[in-house]
Amino acid sequence: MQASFVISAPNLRLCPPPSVPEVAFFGRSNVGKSTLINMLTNRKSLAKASNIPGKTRLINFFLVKGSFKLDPEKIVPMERQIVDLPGYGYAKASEKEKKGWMDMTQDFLTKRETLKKIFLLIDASIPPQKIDLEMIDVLIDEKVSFDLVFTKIDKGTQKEKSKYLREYQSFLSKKLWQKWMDVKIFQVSHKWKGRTELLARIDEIVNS
Ligand SMILES: Nc1nc2c(ncn2[C@@H]2O[C@H](COP(=O)(O)OP(=O)(O)O)[C@@H](O)[C@H]2O)c(=O)[nH]1
Ligand SMILES: [Mg+2]
Repeated sequence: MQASFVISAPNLRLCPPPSVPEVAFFGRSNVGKSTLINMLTNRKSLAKASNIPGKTRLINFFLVKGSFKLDPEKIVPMERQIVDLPGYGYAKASEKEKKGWMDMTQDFLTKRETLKKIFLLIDASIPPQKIDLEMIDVLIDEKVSFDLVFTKIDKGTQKEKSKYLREYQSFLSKKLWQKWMDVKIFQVSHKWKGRTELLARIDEIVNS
């Protein structure tokens, strides 16, 4: 597998021409998006994992070539793109700025032809946040195909994490009732926990 940065785009119109199957990572600012992209691609700083929340305000494209080598028998497309979307919920931004990013992101999520799946990242170590539940609502309402990825599962107690996860599952099952949407759930940490499962899922998605 070879991963490289392609381009940062400020809006859908300026994104690269849709040609390669794509999966996008989305979530609250500081949830661990950049860290996850670096982990999946096995590159230390492909997506800049920054401690300064809210820094990523552009749609960042990474091209991943070659096999993940999960199943050598399986034919995988030689190229797919990983998209790092602007994080939401950055407290210091103005309402106008927040709306601008959200409109731009929603445009991308609903209109990008090559986009096959959104991975919505959720911090597993804190109680369900209103803004994350609202985002799940938006994705369901807009019929955007998504999976949930719980990050930072190395943090917090098992009891708390299980409780938060159950809360999300119950929220989802109420919302998804009769919607024909299949939402898978993954759990990851920066120490490579959950990496194989997520790579397998990406392979499955870009092949379908
Ligand atoms: N304990 C722990 N910290 C993490 C994990 N993933 C990310 N972080 C930390 O969370 C902060 C935000 O991560 P980053 O990837 O920049 O988040 P982004 O804003 O969503 O791109 C950084 O300080 C990371 O080191 C994880 O799995 N476990
Ligand atoms: Mg980031």
